[in-house]
Amino acid sequence: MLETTLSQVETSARARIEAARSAEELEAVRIEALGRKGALAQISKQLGTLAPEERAHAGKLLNAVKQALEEALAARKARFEEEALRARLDAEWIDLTLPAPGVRPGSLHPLTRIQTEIEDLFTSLGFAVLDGPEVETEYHNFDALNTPPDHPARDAQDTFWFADGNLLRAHTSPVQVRGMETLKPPLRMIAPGRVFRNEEVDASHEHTFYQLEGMLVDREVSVAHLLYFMKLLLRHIFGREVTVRLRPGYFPFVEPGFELDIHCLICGGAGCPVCKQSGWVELLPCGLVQPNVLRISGIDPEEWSGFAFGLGLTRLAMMRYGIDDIRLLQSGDLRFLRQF
Ligand code: FA5
Repeated sequence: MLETTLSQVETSARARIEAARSAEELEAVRIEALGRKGALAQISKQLGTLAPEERAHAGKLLNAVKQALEEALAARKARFEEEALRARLDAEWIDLTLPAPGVRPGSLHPLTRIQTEIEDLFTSLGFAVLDGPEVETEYHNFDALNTPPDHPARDAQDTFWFADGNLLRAHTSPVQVRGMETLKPPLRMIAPGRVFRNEEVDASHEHTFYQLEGMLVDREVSVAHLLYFMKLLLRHIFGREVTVRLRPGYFPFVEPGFELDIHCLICGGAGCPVCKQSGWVELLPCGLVQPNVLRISGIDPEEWSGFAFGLGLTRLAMMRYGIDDIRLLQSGDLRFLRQF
């Protein structure tokens, strides 16, 4: 009689354990079968009414059923946990080899690109790439470049001065001086870098922009050598012939000095804010090194001569990439930068 009841309790509990769809349902089954007031507890109370030898037998049976049900519950519970873990892993699975969503790869700034191209060209021609300080001495920025004491460029309206007499370099030409101080002629150097001017900002003028200086000192250097290198440079950058014009230009550190202008590539020469409606953009002032400049830096102008140029790197980037406002280059605007 008791055996039959036990067997029914076990069969029904096992069926419900298998049918349970959640940990809560499983717990309900456990309480009903094995809890303090559960089915097995009720049966256990009846054991007292049995004869001693029957009681021992029934007690063993009861314990066996209890143990079997506990094991079935534990097994089912383990399956729930495994299923839950698998569901979580499925939901959280990520492919670590995929690029992170939403992160765009960066790109080189147009100025960096053009600077690297020019450095590659000139290093292949035997030029050293030099660096110089952005905070300069008056000597390197002006005096050693043969600039007269009353030259307007020294004015605070053009140059940013520090209280101690130093200044933010207004061009990359002071690196010529530093180059001559450290390299012995014959020498070939370029010096790309940031320069600063106390300037009214507009579509083609920044207060902070980039230039690329170049200098070659050797024996019997002529204007023909200068023009050869300038043409090579422009062809390398634009990959085709571009219309240029050469006109006399005055800089205290070159003699003769030239302004090399490029036909404005923004408007095709028709006139726009970048070229100030003139159709031409000042790009590459240059000339033969003034003998005084050599002499001041300890190079004998009787023996040595040279050419120098000061490329407007920022303007060149504008022409090359068709950028119609110089302010875009330093704006940090991602919509602009993502085009490159
Ligand atoms: C100079 O700075 C001379 N040091 C260049 C030089 C070097 C001449 C060696 C001879 C020998 P200039 O002030 O013209 O020259 O500037 C050179 C170039 O920098 C200009 O042709 C122009 O392309 C660029 N530039 C000048 N001012 C600005 C500005 N405010 N914003 C952007 N680019 C500028």
